[in-house]
Amino acid sequence: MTDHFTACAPGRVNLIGEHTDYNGGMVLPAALSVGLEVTLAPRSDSAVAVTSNNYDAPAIRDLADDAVGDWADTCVGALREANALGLLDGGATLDVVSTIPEGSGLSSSAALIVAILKAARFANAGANAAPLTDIEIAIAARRVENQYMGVPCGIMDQMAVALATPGTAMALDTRALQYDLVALPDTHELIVVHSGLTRKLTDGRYGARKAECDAAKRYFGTEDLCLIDWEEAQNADLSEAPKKRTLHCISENLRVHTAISALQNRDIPALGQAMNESHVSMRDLFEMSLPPIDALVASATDLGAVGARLTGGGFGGCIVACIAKSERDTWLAKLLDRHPEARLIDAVSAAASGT
Ligand code: GAF
Repeated sequence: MTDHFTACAPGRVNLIGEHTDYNGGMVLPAALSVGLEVTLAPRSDSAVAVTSNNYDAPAIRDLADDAVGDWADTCVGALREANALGLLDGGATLDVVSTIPEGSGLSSSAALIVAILKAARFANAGANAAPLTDIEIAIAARRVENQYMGVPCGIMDQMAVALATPGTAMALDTRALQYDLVALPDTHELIVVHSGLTRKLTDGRYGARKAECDAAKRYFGTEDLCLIDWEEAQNADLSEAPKKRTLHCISENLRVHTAISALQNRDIPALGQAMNESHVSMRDLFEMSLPPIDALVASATDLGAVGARLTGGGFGGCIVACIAKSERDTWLAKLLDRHPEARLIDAVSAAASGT
């Protein structure tokens, strides 16, 4: 009988729709080829023993331990959730092999939690009459981040890494948890470039933006900040920060719809324009960018990208740029020459038609 169970999850890049996922809006993430694999061996005691290719020393913890702010928290939190869901009855020995750079806004933490929960679902296969769906896994993974790790994130990352498929973007309505898979362009690539600046969702800045959105939600009396009327938001008697955050959310949500139509109609200039406008809004209204990232985005378009923007939670991490496949290599060489601190992470597109 098998005594260990393996599951995988990819990293994700968000093409557009930032900070809309806890404000009732749309997002458009895509699965990356970087990802991780977890091998889980259930234990009869409550120990959590983790090895990872990213860390020299193994972590030895217990299911009863509170989060301490290190990398193994993610594993303890996921295994506690697996126990609460009835997938496991005790701790586990985990081995993690990951190619997702941490602290880069590419959902390494969501991928780890989702992969652990999927491995636990395998371990439990047959014991439960109705196994958890991938959407239920995503919801449980968000609970781990919100409740165990204290990260006030939305649902985008968990849905993307649990359900997205290569070659498509996931047009996700985060209110209804309904999604369509939209084909990526086959003439262009969406390239993920790391700015060289790492960040953590627990460093307070993500939480501060969420608190400002929450203040605006209380003012407007709605959970769905993205769906407020633009005029109403502009005329609101709100302090400056919550008003700017609201205006970003409303316009960003509309840009996601524009980007989805652009992908469906293969209208790459419209996609690029939405990406460029999104970056300006993140910089000026949500105030989640940093000058070196603005410079990298400006270089990306200056050197020929149709559109470019910061991607993920902000304050560091990666940009995503849309560039014609035929121009990609020269564009990338010039970009990295101009920004030696930057590095290529990954690229997504549809396979060229006919291949
Ligand atoms: C992070 C969060 F985890 C997501 O929920 C989302 O809010 C994103 O930042 C910003 O769009 O990845």
